[in-house]
Amino acid sequence: LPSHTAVHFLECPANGALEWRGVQVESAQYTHGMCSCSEFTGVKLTTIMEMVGVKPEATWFYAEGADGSGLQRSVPLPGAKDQYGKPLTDFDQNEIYKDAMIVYAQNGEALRPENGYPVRLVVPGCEANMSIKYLRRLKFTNKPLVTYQETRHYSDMLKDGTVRQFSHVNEANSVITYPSPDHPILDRGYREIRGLAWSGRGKISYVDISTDGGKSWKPAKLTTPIQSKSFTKFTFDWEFTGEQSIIMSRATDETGFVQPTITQLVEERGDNGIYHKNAIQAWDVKPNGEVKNVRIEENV
Ligand SMILES: Nc1nc2c(c(=O)[nH]1)N[C@H]1C(S)=C(S)[C@@H](COP(=O)(O)O)O[C@H]1N2
Ligand SMILES: [Mo]
Repeated sequence: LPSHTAVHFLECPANGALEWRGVQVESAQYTHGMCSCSEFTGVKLTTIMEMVGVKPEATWFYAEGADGSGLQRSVPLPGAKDQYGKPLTDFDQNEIYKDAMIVYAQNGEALRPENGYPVRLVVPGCEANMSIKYLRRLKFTNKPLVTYQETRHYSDMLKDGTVRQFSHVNEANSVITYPSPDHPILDRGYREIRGLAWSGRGKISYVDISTDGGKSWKPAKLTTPIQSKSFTKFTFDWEFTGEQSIIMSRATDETGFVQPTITQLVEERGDNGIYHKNAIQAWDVKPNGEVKNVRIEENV
């Protein structure tokens, strides 16, 4: 079958889960590490849909893994509604399937056992739980199949105690990887702030950096190529004078979506959440170059 190759991030919906109610861990690896970016090769889902002649009434597809967890998820196609017939609130749900692929190679080699050998589904831009490894079945349906993994897990508890069942797309997110608790500053002088930004809606348009706890923002430089639904590296020239400084990064994607502050996110979603936490991260750089994880709350 014709092959397709693309670079995409995969972010677990539980990335950041520990910190909805406050700081828990002193490491970017633990606050943002459930995320990666690879070159994937496989066959586009649309190629297979054409081959098998999927009927136009299909508004969802269902994918199932062959491992012990037997992971099962429903993925929306154009016109998808939830099981009660309500439209989804997801960003551009009609587009999600277009980039989906059945993958057999990652970074130029066969998929490794841990990553789903022999084949996995990859749904770019969507919570990585939908990218089902050890893929053994696809079914085309006209409703979500309301599987265990899309009800018991990966749904979002809202402020009023109700649950939003589907939040498929990973909204814009970013993190400063240097300096960070994992990589403190060893001496004064010129220091390049570095990090990663990504969005499940498409390309990153810009990243702004604050070195004063969010009072003022300046644009970072983006490293090319800037690819859709992919990690984008950013850098920012900075001088560490030995003064305490709270550094933050804020990503904006090509749809104009701006990464929220933790206050904005909690305003919208409450703090009962586990999944889909994409708030701006703040690192407190101490005069000795040590870096601490801090939470900046604003008055609303
Ligand atoms: N079959 C199967 N697929 C799976 C899982 C699983 O347990 N079984 N875990 C999912 C979750 S929660 C995530 S975050 C991604 C992780 O993919 P990676 O290990 O390639 O980064 O795979 C997803 N696909
Ligand atoms: Mo995950």
